[in-house]
Amino acid sequence: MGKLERRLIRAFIFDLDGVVVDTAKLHFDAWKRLASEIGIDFSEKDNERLKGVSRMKSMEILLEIGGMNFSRATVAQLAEQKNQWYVELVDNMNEGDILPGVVDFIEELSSLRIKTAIASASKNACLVLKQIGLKEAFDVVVDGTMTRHAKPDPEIFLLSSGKLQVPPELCIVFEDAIAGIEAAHQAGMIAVGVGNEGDLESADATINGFEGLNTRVLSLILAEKRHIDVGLWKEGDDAQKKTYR
Ligand code: B16
Ligand code: MG
Repeated sequence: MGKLERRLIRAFIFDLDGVVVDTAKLHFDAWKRLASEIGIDFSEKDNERLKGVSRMKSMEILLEIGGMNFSRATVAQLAEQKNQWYVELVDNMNEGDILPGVVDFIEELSSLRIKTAIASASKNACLVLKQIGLKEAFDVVVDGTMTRHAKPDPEIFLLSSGKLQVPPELCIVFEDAIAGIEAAHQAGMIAVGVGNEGDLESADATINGFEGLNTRVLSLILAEKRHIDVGLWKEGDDAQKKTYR
């Protein structure tokens, strides 16, 4: 193995939909309902294109799939209707919808005093977090109401690291969407893909999910895949004497 690049990680940033909770199915059901109302045939495969993408961009993609054009006002109305249906579905979510292993992993980080953030394109992120009982679990929450530029723009991750007061290169991002991996890289962060390795080739490493994951396992995966030696920052560490756990 060649020389390892060393980083003492001080924060982990989590995408929400598809990483902490599987809301993709609910987004799909709401988009599908809208699509059939306006006469568009919309499949699960089409839905893949909407993952990690903002609501209005998703609307554009849906209309492109159906080859349809509407006035701006109608497009906004349709997006609002989809959102109402989505929110009705979110209202039925609970703690049982948190993806396996996520809570254990966040608890490990908290016990190590490593900072955490949610960085989600969703304007409903706070509502989803409240429903699943994780509203207070993260140090910082940045959502689609706080940003102007959608992923793959790095804005959401840079805003998160700013609020966490941790330099971007000392943050690790978990993302399920290619646009999110690109955004994390543009922000100068390590990006771990959550999902199929084949779908997320640009990620620094990929995990199927959080079940059985801990910081030690993650550090081994990153060292093997991208030659990044990830240690965790401990209170009392300084520039001269960097301590690894
Ligand atoms: P909303 P993430 C994204 O959340 C979803 O992946 C994407 O499918 C959705 O269109 C987007 O949020 C906007 O959501 O309509 O609720 O504002 O993956 O960045 O957590
Ligand atoms: Mg996502």
